[in-house]
Amino acid sequence: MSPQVLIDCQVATMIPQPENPLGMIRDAAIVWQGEQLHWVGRRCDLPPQWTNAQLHEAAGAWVTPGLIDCHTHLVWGGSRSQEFRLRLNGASYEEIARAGGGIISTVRATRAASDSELQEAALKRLDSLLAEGVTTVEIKSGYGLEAETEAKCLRVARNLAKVREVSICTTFLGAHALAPEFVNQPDAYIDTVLSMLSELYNEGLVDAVDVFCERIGFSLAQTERVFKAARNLNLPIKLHAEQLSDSHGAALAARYGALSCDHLEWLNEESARAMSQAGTVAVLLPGAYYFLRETRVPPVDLLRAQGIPIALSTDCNPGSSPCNSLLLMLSMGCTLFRLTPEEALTGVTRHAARALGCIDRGILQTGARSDLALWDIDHPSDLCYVFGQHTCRGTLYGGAWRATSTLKV
Ligand code: DI6
Ligand code: FE
Repeated sequence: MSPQVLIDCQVATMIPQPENPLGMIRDAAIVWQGEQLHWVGRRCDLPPQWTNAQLHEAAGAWVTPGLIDCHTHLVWGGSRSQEFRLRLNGASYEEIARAGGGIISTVRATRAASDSELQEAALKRLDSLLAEGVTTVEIKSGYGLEAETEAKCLRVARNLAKVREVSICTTFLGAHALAPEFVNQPDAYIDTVLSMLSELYNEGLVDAVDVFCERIGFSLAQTERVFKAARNLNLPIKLHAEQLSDSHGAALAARYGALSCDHLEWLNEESARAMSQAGTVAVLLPGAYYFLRETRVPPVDLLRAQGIPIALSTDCNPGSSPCNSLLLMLSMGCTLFRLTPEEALTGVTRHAARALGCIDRGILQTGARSDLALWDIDHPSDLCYVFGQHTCRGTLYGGAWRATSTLKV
């Protein structure tokens, strides 16, 4: 594959510099060969060895790293629109879950769905993300709660990367809710989770492990059992933590060196300190906050004071965030959580990469993956400012223009 050069573009490298937190370069050039970036800088500094490389003109587009959606539950069957109605009439998310609806109703529909039904539904969601310049997506299991369906969902997730140009990271979330076969026996269910984990790991279906640690999810002790098993397999961990209450999950996750703790509306100061020391990323999910009509915002000032990297994600799922738009999360992250546009953009690139343990993406520099998104905007912060607009002009995935989004100039 011969070297390629993109010119007539402006770049947000996402490598912060003093007075330039997005690492912006005007009138830039980007050189890549295959899946790797070879050079990023001002066009006037382009080394002569690249001046004869194959040229692509971007007609003034802004270029960012391909976006990264680092927390989704993209593969599920059925719909929860009926539950949405109940909530609009006053029922709470927790009440519905306790009455056997919520996650468990999606589990029933997901168990009943075929591989191809699941794939077809997931592809529609994925295609919306891809049209917005997303090039890496994390997908959690957790709507099977038994070995066969957990495996089915993770295989569907893996397969998405074969039928679309996208990187998929899979996370095993067997401890998402108590399986209906184990009512009043959560510890026995955790035994099953541990055996599922080793089976799915042996099948090569698991990149990371997650738990829903919450009063309607799993206790600290149960969460720790899953973390220990993950550690024995050398798998990184993540945690749904302090979404509906302060369950002290984030501090536990930090002790296990978690890649990320996600949600965090109820995070306390001590747990934040533990996250900071462990280098754990805080993944904020404004879609769930919005859709559940929560009123408690995550403690963004505390995260800043502790120097905790902040990521943003859709949490795409049928119950608390039926949303396929990462760009909308940029807007909501700023408007609802008071993130700065720079923080929000870093949250869907550099910090999202870190939340997945992917060090080769989320920034534009020599050696990084050649995943680029091109935008029809005047300034990167426009990606946070406008909402509901299609501004992605094209995407380069692993060095090739993505078929679904050829450059429109
Ligand atoms: N927290 C969430 O926001 C999602 N899972 C979780 O543990 C919601 C999943 C659902 O309601 O289907
Ligand atoms: Fe989630």
